[in-house]
Amino acid sequence: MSDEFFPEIPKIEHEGPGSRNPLAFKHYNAGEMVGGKAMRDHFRFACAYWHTMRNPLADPFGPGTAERPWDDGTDSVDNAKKRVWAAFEFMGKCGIDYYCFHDRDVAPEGATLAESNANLDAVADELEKAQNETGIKLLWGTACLFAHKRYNQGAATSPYADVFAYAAAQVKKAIEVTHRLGGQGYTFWGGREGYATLWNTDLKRELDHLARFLHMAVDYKKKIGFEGQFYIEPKPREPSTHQYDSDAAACLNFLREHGLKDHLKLNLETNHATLAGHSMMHEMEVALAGGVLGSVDANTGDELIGWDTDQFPTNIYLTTQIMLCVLRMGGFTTGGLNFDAKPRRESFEPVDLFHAHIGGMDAFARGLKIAHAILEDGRLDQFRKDRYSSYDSGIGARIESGEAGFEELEAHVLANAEPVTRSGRQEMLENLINEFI
Ligand code: XUL
Ligand code: CO
Repeated sequence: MSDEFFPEIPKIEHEGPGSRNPLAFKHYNAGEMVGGKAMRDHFRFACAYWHTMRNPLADPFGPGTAERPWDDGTDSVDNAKKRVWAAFEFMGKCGIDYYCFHDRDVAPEGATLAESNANLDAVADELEKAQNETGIKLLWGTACLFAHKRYNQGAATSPYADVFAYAAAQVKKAIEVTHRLGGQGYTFWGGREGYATLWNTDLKRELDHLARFLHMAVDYKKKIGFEGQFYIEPKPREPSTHQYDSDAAACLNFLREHGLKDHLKLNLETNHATLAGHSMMHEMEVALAGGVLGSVDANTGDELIGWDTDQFPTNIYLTTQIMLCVLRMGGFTTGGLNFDAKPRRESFEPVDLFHAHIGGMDAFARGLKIAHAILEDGRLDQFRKDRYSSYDSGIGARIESGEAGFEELEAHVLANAEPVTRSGRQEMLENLINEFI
């Protein structure tokens, strides 16, 4: 591993809960087995290139503060190539096994599509070299369809067909590069796939266009033999007033309506759940129920600030809930935990990138151990199972199997006494969870 970009920082090691070294893991221990599987394989942690390497840490009231000494601040391909090595040194030192990128984070946009594609190819050569040298892999790739001015009214949902075509060409290339780099997935986040005002919007037509776009992507993926998983990432707003992929339920409905459910899973992000007015656990349960839980953008939002703050997750309750859902699913297959998060504007030094990722990884390590212990203990799941046991036999089983109808149920009520219900025991179960936290 190179030691060029973060010379002051050693490889981050697991030192255990007693350690007082801020540059050490207290809980994350890559090779430690939890429930027969190594921690690193439970999580499949990924670094989000756009934040860790490219986010200047601006906020709506001031420009970026980030100090990144390896970056000359230009849009040159040479600078982009150098950045690759800083990224891989960083990930290597953190012990992060995967990364995710947008085409335009890793390579600069050129004056034409051909130029942009050539830039991307040049940086992909470098990424490929770095992957081969370090063993770090690509979790998923994506295309930035929201920053350039042409996408000001959306990409696949732009009212302008030429913009749709441009977006298609850009995604075609991004899928090719993801495929070339062995990416295990490809994410569609509808950056501006929504509307700013309904006065000028043909909502039905825009949704149909978005579906057409995704079908074209599915066709192209098959054509080039890309076997990575496609994901759609829900988010209700920001930058649009309303985004069509607003939450897990809306995405599921969209995928079902347009015959896309077999081709896309969901990439769920905590801060997006917050913006949608849901808990992350709600979003994960909806995705699990629909059989489309694919991957997670692991971050958190500030409940006192109204925008997508993309903070590193440190809340053990949150990581416990996420890992409980992941374990119930049977673990990630193509997906993983991508830290779609950035340090605060006040945390502008390179070392803060380490503190941030270490904290996130440790928080998930604790969440995993707690979730595993809760499942091993069995009381929570037993309670849930017992709560529905009236459907396991008798009239309940006939309801579930579809044998009973309204007339039979009316006869059942007439022949029986008033139904008996039992306490939901919320407080008892909250106390039970706290036994493990
Ligand atoms: C934006 C966001 C994106 C996607 C990838 O809020 O989460 O970075 O994860 O485009
Ligand atoms: Co995200």
